[in-house]
Amino acid sequence: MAQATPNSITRTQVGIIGAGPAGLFLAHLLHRQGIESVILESRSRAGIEGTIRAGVLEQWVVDLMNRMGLGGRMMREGHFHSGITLRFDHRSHHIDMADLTGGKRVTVYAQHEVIRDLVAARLEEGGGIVFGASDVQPLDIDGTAPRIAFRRTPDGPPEELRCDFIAGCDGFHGPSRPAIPAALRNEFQTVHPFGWLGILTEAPPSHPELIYANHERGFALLSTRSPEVQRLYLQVDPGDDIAHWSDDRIWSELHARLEDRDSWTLTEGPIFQKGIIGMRSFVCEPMRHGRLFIAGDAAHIVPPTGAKGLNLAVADVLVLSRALAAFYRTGSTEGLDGYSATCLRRIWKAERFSWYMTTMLHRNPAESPFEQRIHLAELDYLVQSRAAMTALAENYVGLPMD
Ligand code: FAS
Ligand code: PHB
Repeated sequence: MAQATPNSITRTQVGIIGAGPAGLFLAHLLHRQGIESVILESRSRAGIEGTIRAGVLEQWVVDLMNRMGLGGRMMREGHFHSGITLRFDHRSHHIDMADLTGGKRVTVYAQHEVIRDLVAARLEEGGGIVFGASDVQPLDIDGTAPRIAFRRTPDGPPEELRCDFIAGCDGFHGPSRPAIPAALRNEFQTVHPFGWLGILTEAPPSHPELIYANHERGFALLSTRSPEVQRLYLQVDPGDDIAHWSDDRIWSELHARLEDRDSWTLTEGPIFQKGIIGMRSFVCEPMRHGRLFIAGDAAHIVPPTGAKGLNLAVADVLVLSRALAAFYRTGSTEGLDGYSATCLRRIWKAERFSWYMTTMLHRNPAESPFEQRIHLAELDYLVQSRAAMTALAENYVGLPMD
């Protein structure tokens, strides 16, 4: 095992940039195939373990974590729902995903908890992660001996990690995607005229499953994190300032958008985290240039309405780990050469589903009353058609991973 301790690394088989879901799952998948890797992460351990993001895991991701022996805490502390609730025209409709998909469920287990579990297991296995790495830059990706330049601290000496392959798992704003020559990149993007104001609140759950609400005042989503902490989202103007949103204003808007005709009520609590995020749909083709392979948010972004981002990142690196294992086992480059096309087939389906959920459930101020009625008719058809509900359910719980 050539890999040295983190404070003197020079060579590995796969250099991984970024310790988000993509980078960490890849490191674990490669380790289980006897392939060495080192992760270079620009933030601290506390930084990545404290980032509030995703919450929903597809069934195959849950099964994969359990097969890898990484699912213990998830199975103890995660929430397993048989479906979701759609709410519009002040009426609620349960979409029974388990019934519609032959038993697949919706698992709510926060992304930062997944990160905590994967980092702990990685360090326990003696796997290399350099936290706080700066000036990270992939180099010589066109040849057969790529390198990653980095500094261990902002003013530390320049170092480099020599490797056979580089996995760019550094998110949307990382250095990997721009390392693919612009002339060779095809980027598809649409920026949605919506933002999400997300909160974390100390309160008991108000509902046994997620509620997605289409309301004339805008979209709202009720999710959860634990029996004591709930996660909720409100559609807001993406350019709005969080300072304009007092806790009282947030609660009165959530009550208005989530309440239905029955006696259901939303339980409030102290809000201890709130923030606004914008929304885009983005895909970069190809996802490989020479010995550099990009994965996850480095290659694609989906609006969170379909709960696909984290799950797509894991799907990419599962494909990449299989391709790398085949290369090291047999020398075959077939999987590596097919990596981009294989991932993009799943990515575009997830882009379509996320776009469908986002346009159907949000109120677009630029749309005509006619268009808004079409979305309501779409919802009305959806909750009355088993075929339509099945289509939504199979996409939501996760299309089969080949
Ligand atoms: P990440 O962005 O998670 O990780 C990239 C890592 O690279 C980071 O740790 C970063 O610090 C590091 N990095 C960046 N630049 C670097 C550099 N120069 N050098 C070294 N390291 C560098 N997805 C879902 O599936 N379900 C949901 O419910 C959901 N909800 C969401 C809610 C919100 C509010 C947001 C913002 C996103 C949500 N997503 C959801 C999407 C989200 O989870 C992402 O898709 C997921 O984090 C992607 O994982 P990675 O590709 O690993 O990228
Ligand atoms: C979340 O729990 O954070 C969450 C759930 C479902 C989504 C997006 C986010 O669609």
